[in-house]
Amino acid sequence: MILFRSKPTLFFAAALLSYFAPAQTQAASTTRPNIIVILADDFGYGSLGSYGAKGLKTPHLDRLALEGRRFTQAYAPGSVCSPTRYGLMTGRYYWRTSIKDGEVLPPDAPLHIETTRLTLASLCRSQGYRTAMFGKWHLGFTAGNVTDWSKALAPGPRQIGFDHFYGMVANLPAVPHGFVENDEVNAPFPSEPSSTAKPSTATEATPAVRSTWKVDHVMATLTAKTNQWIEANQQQPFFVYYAPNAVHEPIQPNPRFTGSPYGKYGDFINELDDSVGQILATLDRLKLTENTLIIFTSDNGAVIESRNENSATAMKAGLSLNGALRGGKHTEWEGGFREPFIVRWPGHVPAGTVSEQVICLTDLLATFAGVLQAPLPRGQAEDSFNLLRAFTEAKPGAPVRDSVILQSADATYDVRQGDWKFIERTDVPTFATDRNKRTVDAAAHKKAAGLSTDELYQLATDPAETTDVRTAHLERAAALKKLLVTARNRGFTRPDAGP
Ligand SMILES: [Ca+2]
Repeated sequence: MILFRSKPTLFFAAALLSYFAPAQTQAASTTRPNIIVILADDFGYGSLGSYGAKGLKTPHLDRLALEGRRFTQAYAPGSVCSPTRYGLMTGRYYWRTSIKDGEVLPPDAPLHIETTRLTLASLCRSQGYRTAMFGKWHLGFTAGNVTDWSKALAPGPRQIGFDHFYGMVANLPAVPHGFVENDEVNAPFPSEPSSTAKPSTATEATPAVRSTWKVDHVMATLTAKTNQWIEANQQQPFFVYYAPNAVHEPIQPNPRFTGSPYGKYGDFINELDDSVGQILATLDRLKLTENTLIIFTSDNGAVIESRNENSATAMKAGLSLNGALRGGKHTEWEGGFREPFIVRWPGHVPAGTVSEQVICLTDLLATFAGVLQAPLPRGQAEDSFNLLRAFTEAKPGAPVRDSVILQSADATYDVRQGDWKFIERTDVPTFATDRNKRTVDAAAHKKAAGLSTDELYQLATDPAETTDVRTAHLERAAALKKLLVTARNRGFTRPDAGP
């Protein structure tokens, strides 16, 4: 029934039972709830208590699961930051844009969302919501590459629907080395040349950068800013997009988080949980909990390469960052894409339940439209499906979407449909490979490894993708390949999104 858990926990068993319990009283209609989306960074499928982790302190995330519904088959559309963040905000796959290589935007990149495009924020604002974002943006600023960080960073989040922005341009070690508030860098930063030539080196941490940033205070600052804004804007419906830097490198938790059996990585997870807890406490204190739809998820799986000392230490101590899934961040395997996904909406989402619906983070835009009863225009939200039924259904119903297309950080495409996972290795679309060294290196590695045939995995019986069964299921593999090519060429997968 539940596919990916060999040792059910009490929590899990209780949740499973409650799925089949009588439905809770459902409110007659939606009531313009506040909406909060929390997108953790590089936070793996197995990194919290309700998804099987032991020895971590994630009581607040686990509270969300007990009071809401957690999904076991939720996908980020990319296995690295910018692709997923673009898909989340626009309901459209990143590879439909000008960037085909699956990789992140450099910190000085221009805004990668057209200001005319419907987004989570612009949809909410059009419905009378106040809208704000706190945390890592990573979708570019200005109309051209940023060359002067002292000038207004516009267009940016405020031109695609947010009333307020406070956060980081991209990853912490990258330029401009300070918080941006609306369209201004508001913290001291060293003048540094643009990183256009070598974007990958701009994301490497250096001791000097760490001291400039006070990296171990970033989570606390973002949490406080989020809570202050919610308190100041509680009188009308609001949408908050909170994208904390935890648990992306640099792994530098605040010193008050210490003592995890999994080292600093575990401490950082505990800090993330504490941050979520502070937001839940604000909702409780302001009596907003009942009328707030809150979603917690992550942009891609955890980094599991051994060169990453903190995650390596955590894994050595027994924490399976991505659960039993294969691979991690950047990769084409499930560990790169499958995410924890928890939704709580009292009176609408049955509490303490688990759903196996296959969903994608691109679905939030159509879901918001469903919740707000707002129309979705054609030519927008091209890959977005309304999840409202998946959130609220008392019993497992028909799939809310037929399939999900995934693209790794080296531009490998996957298709998940039902229990099947197809990985495309042949006749892959070509694109310019000079933008990103990692894409070039990965392509060379795959060629050297002889990865020259498509692959098919049966996730129901082989969740860790150990055995390629394509040759035993050639027709199914061919059908999934056709599905992928059609979706890629057609420009949309949401049926009503076409011209
Ligand atoms: Ca990430």
